[in-house]
Amino acid sequence: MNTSPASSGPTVRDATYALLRGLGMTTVFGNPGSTELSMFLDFPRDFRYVLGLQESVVVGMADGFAQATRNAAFINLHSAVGVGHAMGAIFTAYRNRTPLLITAGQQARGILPFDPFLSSVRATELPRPYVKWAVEPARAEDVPRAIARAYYLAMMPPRGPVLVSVPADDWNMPADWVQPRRVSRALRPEPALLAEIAAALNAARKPAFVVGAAIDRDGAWDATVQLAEAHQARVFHAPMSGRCGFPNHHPLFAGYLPPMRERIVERLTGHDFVLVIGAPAFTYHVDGQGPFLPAGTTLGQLIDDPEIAAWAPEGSAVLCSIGLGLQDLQVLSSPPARTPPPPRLLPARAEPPAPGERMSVAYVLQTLAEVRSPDSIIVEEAPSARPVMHERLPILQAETFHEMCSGGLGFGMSAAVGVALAQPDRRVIALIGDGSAMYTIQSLWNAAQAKLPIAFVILKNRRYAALQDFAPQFGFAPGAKVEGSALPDLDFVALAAGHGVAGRRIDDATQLREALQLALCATGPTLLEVEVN
Ligand SMILES: Cc1ncc(C[n+]2csc(CCOP(=O)(O)OP(=O)(O)O)c2C)c(N)n1
Ligand SMILES: [Mg+2]
Repeated sequence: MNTSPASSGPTVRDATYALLRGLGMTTVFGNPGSTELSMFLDFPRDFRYVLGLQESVVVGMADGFAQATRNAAFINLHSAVGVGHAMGAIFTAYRNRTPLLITAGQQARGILPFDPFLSSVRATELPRPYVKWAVEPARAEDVPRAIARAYYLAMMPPRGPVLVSVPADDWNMPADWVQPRRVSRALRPEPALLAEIAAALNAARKPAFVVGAAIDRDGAWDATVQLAEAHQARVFHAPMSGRCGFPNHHPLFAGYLPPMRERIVERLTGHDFVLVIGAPAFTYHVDGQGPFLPAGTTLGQLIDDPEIAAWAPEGSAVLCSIGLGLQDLQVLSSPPARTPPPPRLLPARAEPPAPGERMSVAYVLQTLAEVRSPDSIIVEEAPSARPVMHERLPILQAETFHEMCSGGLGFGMSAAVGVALAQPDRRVIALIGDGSAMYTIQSLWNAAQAKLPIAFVILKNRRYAALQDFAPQFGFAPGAKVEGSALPDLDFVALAAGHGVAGRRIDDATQLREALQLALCATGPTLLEVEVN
């Protein structure tokens, strides 16, 4: 392969690195192969390469990193097979609305007609429909411009992943420099429709808000609190949200909505107007019956995603960036005097287990809530523990909570690493189920290599509890065997050691508090395998 540039001007590689530098993307997440190697010739010294040991880990780390830096993350994958391994994590990033600029290797242009080893025959079709744009540029010299276009598209609302397929010999070809441009990243709401929603909110007797992930993604946490306080609105959290949109200890907070139609209607009953901010209305997990809203309730929605605005079964939807939408709504807001809603009932304290019994998840999370600092960042993937977490582990500050919006396991372990890489001064707590941990367990190696201050707390119940809990809904008799849901003989302390992370097994409730405290002040990563019932 020819590795010398055809002229003395910049190569595709030079122009690409200069562009990435200008766009603030000097971290490359990847797993390389021969079709990508020439990209890394003379790798610039101000860039860092973060190697993921499997592509799900690569994309998951980049997802967490992009969310925590509020910029697109740059990824390089190995042609078809690397993109294939990454596909579940790309789907999750698409659902999370995370901007990811993915480049994928491709065979050299000269041999593409001969279906060569490692080529990706339909490189731009493979990641669809879970990328906003995919391209294999017509000429080598078009690659830097395609990367620029991909970046701006990824960063435009609704944000998401994009993919550029780059033939191996393109990197050494001549190209022009591409200067970064100022391209809009936010949407202002349509004034007339927003005014209708403001009028309905002002006129409401008992308004409620339903808040979602887009609030936190858009830095609109304070604006939401202000508007809720001004209107004395009860604030529910939307179901299945990847980020947290409201302080969980606020007196107006009314808890998390379940992803079930009837239960949502039940919870919203008594509110004549519901304002949904930065969330779908609504995310369901199981089929439901009956109305979508309580009788007599009307709904307004601020959302940055045209798809979500379009499919909502009820109400008026304003397409806008959440920060700008709330800003404009604030101007139109003239709340009448309203009595504050009654505070939410909190659960009784969880008790430690009787001797010889395993700890409850409630007890573990309650203890974690007591010992963690409010600015520590929780990354959660522990499906059956989630409702318990909503009650026992309140999220207190903006940008301190992540889970995936997709339902695809494998995000948590790797995203925790990405968040920690982006915010090395913060403590990250990865709260992960024993089943979920195994989808991207290699993330432990990244945490160890980069000495990241992550406390991995593995909730070990030796099973896929969420599936067992769900089974009765699908006709299983209570307690009936659910095939493929038992997880015997996994040893997370050994797995941690095998990846270079210090681990400890906690099966005695009296050791839990001290073990958590130690993990939360360790200089590097630690793993606690906590035996729960
Ligand atoms: C990639 C992927 N495969 C399978 C599933 C189905 N699934 C949903 S919850 C779950 C169990 C998770 O187990 P664990 O992390 O141990 O949490 P627990 O249910 O025990 O709380 C599975 C397998 C999924 N959501 N994503
Ligand atoms: Mg489990």
